Amino acid sequence: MCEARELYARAFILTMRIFISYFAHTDKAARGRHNKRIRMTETEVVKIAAVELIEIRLPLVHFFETSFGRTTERRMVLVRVMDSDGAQGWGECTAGEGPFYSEEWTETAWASLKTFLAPMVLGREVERAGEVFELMEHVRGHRMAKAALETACWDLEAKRAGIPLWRHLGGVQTEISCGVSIGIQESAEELFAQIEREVEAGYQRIKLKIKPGWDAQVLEKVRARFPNIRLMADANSAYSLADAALLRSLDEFDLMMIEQPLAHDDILDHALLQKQLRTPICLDESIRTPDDARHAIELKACGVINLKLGRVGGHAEAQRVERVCRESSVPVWCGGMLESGIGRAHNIALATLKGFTLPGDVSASSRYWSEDIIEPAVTVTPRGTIIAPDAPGIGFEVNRARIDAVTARQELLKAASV
Ligand code: OSB
Ligand code: MG
Repeated sequence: MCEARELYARAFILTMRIFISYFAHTDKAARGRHNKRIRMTETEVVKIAAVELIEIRLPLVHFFETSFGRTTERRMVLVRVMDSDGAQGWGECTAGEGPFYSEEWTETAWASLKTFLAPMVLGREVERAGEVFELMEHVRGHRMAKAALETACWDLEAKRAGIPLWRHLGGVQTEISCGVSIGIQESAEELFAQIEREVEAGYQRIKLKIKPGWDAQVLEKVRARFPNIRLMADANSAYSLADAALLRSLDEFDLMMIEQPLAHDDILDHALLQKQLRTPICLDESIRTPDDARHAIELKACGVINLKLGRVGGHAEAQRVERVCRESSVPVWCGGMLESGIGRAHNIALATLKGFTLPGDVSASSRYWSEDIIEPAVTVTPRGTIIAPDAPGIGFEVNRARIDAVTARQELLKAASV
C-alpha cells in the first residue's frame, strides 16, 4: 500500500516535470523566433530597460596637439545602460570634437546612438555582453559609438556578476605598463621639460607626436638629451610614401616604433614602407577590425599594433584583435583617446589581456583633468604601472555630481515595454 502511494507520487512528479519542461521549451522556442536572446551570465538573461546618453565637456589641463589639430576641451558622450533589475553600467565614446582622427565625432556619435544603436539594444533580452556588438551589426562603421554602448553592457554584466571587469574579460595581468603620449609643443624647450617630468614620474616610455616640420630635428635633440629612454613617434598619417627618405632617417634615433606614418585607411603602402625601415611600424588608425589586423600582419605592414577600444568597436572586437595579434606573436599595447575616467577604466581592464606586452598610452587622470569624473582618480605607481582595481565592473565609482556639473545635454531612452 505504502509502495503504491509512493509510486503514484513519483509518477505525478514526473508528469509535472515533463509538463513544465514542455511549456518552458515551447515558450523559449517561440521567443527565440521573434527575439534573439543573448545571455549575460550563465544563468541570467538581462533586459536592457534604458539607455542614458550624456554629453559632457571637460577642459584639458594642457592642450593636446597632433598632426591633425589641437584639442583644448573634450566633448564626450557617456552612456549609462540600465537593466530591468536596476543594475547599471557605464561606457564612454572616444570620438573627437571633429572628424579628424576618424570620420566619427561627438555629434555623429550622439545621433547614431540615439537614432539607431540604442534602439537595437533597448528592450532586448541579452544573454552575454559579448554579443551586444552583433545586435548592432546592421550599422556599418560608427565603431566608437557602438563601443560606448557595448562597453557599458560589459560593465553592467561584470557588476551583476560581482567581479572586476578585467577578470571578466579574461585579463591576466594585475598591473599594466604605462607610457605617455606628448603632443606637439610650442618649443623644443617646453617639450624637454615635459619629457623630464614624465620620466621623473616613472612612465616606462615616451611617445612624441610628430608632423612635417616637427620631426627629425626634434627627435635628434630629444635623443641627444635623453639617450636611454624608451622613445617612439606617432605621425597620425601626416606622411606619404614620397617621404620614405625622411622616415628612414629616423632609424638612427633608436625608436621603439613609428606609429601610423601613412594614410589612415592604408595597409599596403605601410607594407612597402616597412621594407625600407629598420624601425618597426605600429598601426593605429588603419586597424578597425580583426580582419584589418590579419591583413596587416599577413602583408608585414607593421610589427606592432596599437589597440583602441573605440576604434575597433568595443571589448568583444578588441578581444578578437588581441587574439589575432597574439597568435601571430605581434605585440599590442593599449592606445588612448584623451578619455575621462570611465573610458580610462575600460582601457585599464582591456590592457590586462595577455597580448598587451608593451607600455600603452593609458596614464594618470591628473595629466588630463583637474578633477576626473570617477573616484578615485587613476594614479600611476612610481614604477610606471597602473594596478588593476578589485571592485566589480570598471572598478571605480562614477561621480554623478561631477558629471552633472559638466553636462551639456542628457537624454534618457527607454524600452517600449519594460
Ligand atoms: O593617435 O594615439 C593617437 C589622442 C587623440 C587622438 C589620437 C591619438 C591620441 C593620443 C593620446 O596619442 C593618447 C592619450 O594620452 O590618451
Ligand atoms: Mg596614434
